[in-house]
Amino acid sequence: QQKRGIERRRLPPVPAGPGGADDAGDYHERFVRAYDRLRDELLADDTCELTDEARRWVEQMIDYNVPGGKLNRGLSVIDSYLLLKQGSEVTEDEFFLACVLGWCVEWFQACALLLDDIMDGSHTRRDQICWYRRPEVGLRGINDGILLKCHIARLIKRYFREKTYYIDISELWNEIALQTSLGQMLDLISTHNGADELAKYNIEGYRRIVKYKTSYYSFYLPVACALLLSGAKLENFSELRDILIEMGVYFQAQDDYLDCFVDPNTIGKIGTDIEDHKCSWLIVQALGHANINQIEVLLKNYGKKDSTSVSKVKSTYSTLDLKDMFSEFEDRAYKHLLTSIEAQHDLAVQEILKSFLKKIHRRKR
Ligand code: GPP
Ligand code: MG
Ligand code: MG
Ligand code: MG
Repeated sequence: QQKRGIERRRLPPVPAGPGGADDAGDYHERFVRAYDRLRDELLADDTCELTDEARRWVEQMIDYNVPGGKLNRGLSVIDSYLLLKQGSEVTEDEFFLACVLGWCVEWFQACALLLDDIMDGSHTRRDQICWYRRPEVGLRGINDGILLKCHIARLIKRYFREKTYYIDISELWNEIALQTSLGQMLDLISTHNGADELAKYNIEGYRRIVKYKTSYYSFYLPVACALLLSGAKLENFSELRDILIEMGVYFQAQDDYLDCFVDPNTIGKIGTDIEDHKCSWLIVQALGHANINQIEVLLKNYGKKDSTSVSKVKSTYSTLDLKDMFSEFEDRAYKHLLTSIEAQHDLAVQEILKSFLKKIHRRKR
């Protein structure tokens, strides 16, 4: 379907599975099917007297930005919910509510990525040009990001306002949005002052940035949604939260690695961390292991847009064997996480965590 030059996003194919009622392939398809319904309900929302043109804009904007990812975060809500409900029946309505929260997480991700691409000056995302780089969008995209964020509150109000946990779930979303924005701010202000700032990069600062900008919304949020949906209280799950946060740090270190070393066609986006002077896992390790001459090369070339400077940084990374260092870090992170997971008494909690770990360990995209 072609609409004013924007092709409707195709949702990822449903993975093959034996096809039982609780089979992963089966609920993936049911999750994907919920998308059209939620988008259409948001478009029919009468909060504002939208013109046909405006409604088309919102529809195209949602289709362009929301459904085209791996859907890992959204599907994790369903995964976790089914594990928490093990042994008891999940009705059609309950399953749909899990899909609503899963799509809310995907809506949040779409909003974060749309705005992050503007802030990072990125070029492509999910194998297509970034939304704000489309000629008809530009900085109008900022409002689209805000709109995507507002959609989440609409969906939660529509489906959860009568639930006993409505305040808990609203507060959860507010808090995680705040933490993510603060994390993004830490990421952005760390790029000030060029060389002065670079000298301050260290692993503690790195962990602080990524815990807030990535871990809370990508790892804790999906599980916290599933917990509330299953009737649990979040304060009883602080160890689960801490392990998820740790997994998010590992995940963001992978993102930083992929940004520099993997073909853009594989990850669907062109890396910009070196040009943007980001406090990435790679630069933190490089600064910790470089000799005086190598530090000088890094200080001179990091955060510069030209390809010669970027190449000099990358070749210093190679000399320092950062690929091997990262591979060792992955092994250590995996073993450490597995030990923490196996120390959990609750078997459903163990299963939730193992399913996350399996999805991300040694990921290539
Ligand atoms: C990932 O950083 C973090 C985010 C996408 C959170 C953004 C939060 C906002 C409040 C806008 P990244 O820049 O490394 O991600 P990517 O590599 O995907 O651009
Ligand atoms: Mg960023
Ligand atoms: Mg970015
Ligand atoms: Mg990145």
